[in-house]
Amino acid sequence: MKSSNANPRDNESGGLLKKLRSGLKWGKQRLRNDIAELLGRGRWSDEDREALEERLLQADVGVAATTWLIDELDAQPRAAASGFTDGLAVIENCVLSLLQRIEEPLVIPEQPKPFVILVVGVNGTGKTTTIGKLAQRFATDGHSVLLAAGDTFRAAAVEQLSAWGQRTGSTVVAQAQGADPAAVIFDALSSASARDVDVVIADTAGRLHTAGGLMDELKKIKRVMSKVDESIPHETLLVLDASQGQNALVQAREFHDALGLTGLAVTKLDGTAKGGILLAIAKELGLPVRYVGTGEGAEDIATFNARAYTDALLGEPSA
Ligand SMILES: Nc1nc2c(ncn2[C@@H]2O[C@H](COP(=O)(O)OP(=O)(O)OP(=O)(O)O)[C@@H](O)[C@H]2O)c(=O)[nH]1
Ligand SMILES: [Mg+2]
Repeated sequence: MKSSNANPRDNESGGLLKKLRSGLKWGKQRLRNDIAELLGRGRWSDEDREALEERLLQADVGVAATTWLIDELDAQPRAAASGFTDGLAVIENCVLSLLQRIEEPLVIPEQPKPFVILVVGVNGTGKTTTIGKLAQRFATDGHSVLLAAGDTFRAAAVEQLSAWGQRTGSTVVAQAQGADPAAVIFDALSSASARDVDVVIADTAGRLHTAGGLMDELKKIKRVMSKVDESIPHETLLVLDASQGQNALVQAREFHDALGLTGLAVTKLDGTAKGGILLAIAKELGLPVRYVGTGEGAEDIATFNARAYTDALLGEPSA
């Protein structure tokens, strides 16, 4: 049986928790400490409300999710006013239920074959690296993988993808710099069928999303892919850099409007990211978060897990 389970790696959630804990700062201080301070006074005043609101916004939670969290506390004033533990429990429950809405792992089915993933995003968010990590993951699960070098804009892009191909034992289909990306990916799909490959992952260029040309190019790629089979691509995965905060949300909206996304991969949660962006994504977009990236290495990726993420943000520092 080759299909990937929702979470096939036993220790993945634990490992994710550890990595996120060391990375996620939610600003200079952990959010939990600030909540302890705010709710530890045994009251729930306008002042406390405003202070928490400000703190959540600083943590990239975004206006919609912040307002909702504050409303939830307002709806349970006794818990909010009774001190840190009860107030935190309200917040934890809300955060968990919100994040569970976007916890929907990508499962590679036996059919259709090949399963085709188109990876998109603005430049530098971690598309090519995420593709490399996914190739490693799928190969470990026993799938054969073919990578399509649809970023023909940058000279080094093909080399970067080829290096991941070698490292993970995946076939790479590429053409010269400047080639038509849609044609490269079309060729890759033919090649994948001929070789009976299980999974195709297509890389794309990531010039600024504000340059209209990128969306047009990506739309064309999708159109050409669907000529092979109208269900292709089976997954249109947007890669977002969590350290870009609310800007990542803007990107997600634009890509979703233009291309109809089916999933997100959120990278760089090991860095300066404040972590709240996942709450903003859940509240304002509701798109499935398939993976989270926590480093530059092949293993630094995990299936998004709402419980582990909530614990990383709000759990006991020593746990
Ligand atoms: N710390 C950290 N760095 C990451 C992560 N994912 C990617 N990177 C780094 O981010 C940089 C950009 O990654 P790429 O994979 O080249 O990004 P890209 O989206 O393909 O960029 P373009 O091809 O230029 O559009 C590289 O230095 C990666 O090593 C992550 O989860 N954590
Ligand atoms: Mg790239």
